[in-house]
Amino acid sequence: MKERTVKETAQRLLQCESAYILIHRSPDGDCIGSGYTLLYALRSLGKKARVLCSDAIPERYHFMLPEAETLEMFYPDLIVSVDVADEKLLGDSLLEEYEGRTDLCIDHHISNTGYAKELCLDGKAAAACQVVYEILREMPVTITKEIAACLYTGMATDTGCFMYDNVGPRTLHIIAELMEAHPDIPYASINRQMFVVKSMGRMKLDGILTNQLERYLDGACTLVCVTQKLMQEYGIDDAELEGIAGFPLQVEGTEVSVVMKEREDGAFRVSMRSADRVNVSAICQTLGGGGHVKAAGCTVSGTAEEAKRILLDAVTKGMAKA
Ligand SMILES: [Mn+2]
Repeated sequence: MKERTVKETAQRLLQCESAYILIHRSPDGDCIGSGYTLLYALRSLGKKARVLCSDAIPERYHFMLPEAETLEMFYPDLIVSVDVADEKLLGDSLLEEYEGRTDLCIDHHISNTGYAKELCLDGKAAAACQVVYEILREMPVTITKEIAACLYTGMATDTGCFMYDNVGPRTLHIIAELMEAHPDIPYASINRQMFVVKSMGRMKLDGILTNQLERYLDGACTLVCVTQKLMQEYGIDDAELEGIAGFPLQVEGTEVSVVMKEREDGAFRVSMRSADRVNVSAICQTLGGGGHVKAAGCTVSGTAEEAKRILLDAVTKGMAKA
């Protein structure tokens, strides 16, 4: 793996004729935003591009997609992943085809495993969209309205609507530039769709989960488990669970929040969030996962009780280091 600067990455993209853009499973605003930004940018330069994802893009992100998408097949001379910290996160169907084949990765996760041949990584960037924006500035690409909407959405979603401390002056300068160039994008309405609106089923599930919050380590760790049974009962799919990771962190005194989501195969997909000092990326790495210092994830198997014990053990050790 070779590390590449923003300039070198721009050159690499300018050299290609066609690209497949890979984004992570359970796609979020940032990987969709950065993936489609790249697609629009490459197409504006006369190149062929497609975004590929193992999972369907949830409805609420469809405004970022091209209006009429042609599914013309081509053999790409570049395979680029965006916002994908670990090859495993491509998900099963993309892995089947592209394992070990990523030429270039554009990312902002400090835990990036270096699976791509070339890596453009800015661990301080708030979002992959922020890195992609810097790359576009080194290319003869106009920030069109559709690109600006994608970049804004990715940066808003990865920062909890500009609330987390990954937001720096550069993030806000870029947002200001996007807003100046495109005052007609409905920014407030995007925020509302991303952060406020939820399905009735999810709203009711939140009520149930509120009553099921478990507190450990003198209240420093708050945990909740979302079972398949609960999801079926409230008619909720994975996409509707977005944002749930921060839910237990609302409880006063919580340093680390843990959300366990039961997968269909019985294993638990775990999201950890840190309020302040604890490095949850380090904790999740001890369990084979990773992410950001204050937002990370991993997968744990076993019964719910076994998984809980494993998680609480790892959190206890991680908190001792904080
Ligand atoms: Mn991201």
